[in-house]
Amino acid sequence: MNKYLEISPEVKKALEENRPVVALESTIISHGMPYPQNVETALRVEQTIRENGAVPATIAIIGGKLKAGLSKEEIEYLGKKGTKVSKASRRDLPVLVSKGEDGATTVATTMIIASMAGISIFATGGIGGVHRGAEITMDISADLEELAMTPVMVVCAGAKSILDLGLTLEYLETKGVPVIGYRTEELPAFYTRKSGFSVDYRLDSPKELACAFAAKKSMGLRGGMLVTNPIPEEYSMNADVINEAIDRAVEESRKLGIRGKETTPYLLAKIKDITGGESLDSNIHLVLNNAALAAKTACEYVKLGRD
Ligand code: PSU
Ligand code: MN
Repeated sequence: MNKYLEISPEVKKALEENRPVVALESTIISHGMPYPQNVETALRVEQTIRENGAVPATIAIIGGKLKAGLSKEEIEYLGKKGTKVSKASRRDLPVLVSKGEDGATTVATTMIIASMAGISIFATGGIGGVHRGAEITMDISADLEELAMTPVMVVCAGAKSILDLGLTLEYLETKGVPVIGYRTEELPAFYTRKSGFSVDYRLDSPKELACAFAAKKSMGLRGGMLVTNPIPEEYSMNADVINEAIDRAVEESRKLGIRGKETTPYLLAKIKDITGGESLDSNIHLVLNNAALAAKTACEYVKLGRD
């Protein structure tokens, strides 16, 4: 086993006993939400996973160690330190680890560490994708490449329209990543249940999700699967309000020349400012909703036996 990986005793025991485990990312804690809501949410998400029968494994890099399973104190530490913790995607791992630094893991890096630890199911809010204007900027999240390579199911609430959703779907198709709608034919757009784009397949139960992923793995097809789970109706936002906020945020980031890894956190924070916190509330509820679905799916997945 690689010397940088540290699996918490609880997660390790669950994996050894073939009990369900769900991975969680930490960029959403340090960069995706303000303190203290980030810490409160991270702990509530872990609680939701437990209530649905699985063990949570929040993933981060602490002191150069790839951690699968954090203590409350470690979550509090990452949340308080906020954006002072490096946002760590695949390319950031070698230097952060060799220097013994901290890193908040994106979807891509969380998938990598989950896979090293033997965790197959991962819940988050939204993934990175092809940004609007990528035909000029070439800003395409490493999350998409990771979905193409690494065998982890990612449960999210679709993609925000800070991204070009059509191009994101095209990219995933090219890379052979199945995009599943949970009880929907339409790709959810994070804050809203509809985007105008279709998913590849609709599946209607955690068992169906688990079976599809197990089939992919047993065929030896590399890469993950993207499950898109619409935000519950009562927390979804008005499409016009959120789309206007997103347009303004994108325009502002262009004016300021925001680039590279700063783009996504900048847009998320700006949208929150413009909508006066309503988007944060939606964001919290959709993550909890995804955590519950991922936990139920992990319960079904372990029943299918390990591969
Ligand atoms: N989208 C969200 N919330 C988030 C992120 C994306 O709605 O918190 C974070 C995730 O950690 C994701 C990362 O993996 O941003 C993508 O960043 P980039 O676009 O720089 O790859
Ligand atoms: Mn990018």
